Amino acid sequence: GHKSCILWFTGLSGSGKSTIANVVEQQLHQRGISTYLLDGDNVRHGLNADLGFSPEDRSENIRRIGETAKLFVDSGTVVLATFVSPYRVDRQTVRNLVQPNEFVEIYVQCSSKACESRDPKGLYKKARRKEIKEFTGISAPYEEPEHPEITVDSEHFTVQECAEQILKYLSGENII
Ligand code: GGZ
Repeated sequence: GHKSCILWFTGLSGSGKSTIANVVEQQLHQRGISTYLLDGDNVRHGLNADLGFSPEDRSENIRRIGETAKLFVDSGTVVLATFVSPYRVDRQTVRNLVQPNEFVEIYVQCSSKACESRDPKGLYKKARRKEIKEFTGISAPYEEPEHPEITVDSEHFTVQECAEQILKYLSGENII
């Protein structure tokens, strides 16, 4: 059997969090593990539709997501959560909600330069033009994790390689 836990992906917009998490999720499914993916698409349009991108709103965003993820963990699910989550203290708050072995922080490392050159949604361009204020990496801070369980380098490794690294960690730790 597997252990239910939160796989918490943090990193800049465009770093590849969602893409990598999707590959990991597929692999977990193939092993018969029940999963749930929490991301901006299913959270910021519903549960957190009242929140923006001020520091306070981001903290509340992450707090609610953490509480939601905890409920899924209680139900025996592996939760994959993909949020910029730029503040260390907010990520720590989520970590503290569950058992020590139930929180796996995954830093999707990619320079802001590389994220900006990818710019899949044109958001960096808008941020440069000041059409988006407080944009992480441009006009708002990103606090790098100091002791993440896993760091994947999405600037120099493929999505497949990053996903592989995560799955290896999870089996090494007997989580899957
Ligand atoms: C950062 C923003 C912003 C600002 C809109 N700063 O690449 P994306 O589009 O799909 O991922 C980003 C997403 C960030 O939402 P999160 O809930 O993950 O943020 S946080 O954890 O900080 O609460 C980006 C888009 O929303 N986006 N405005 N100002 N990203």
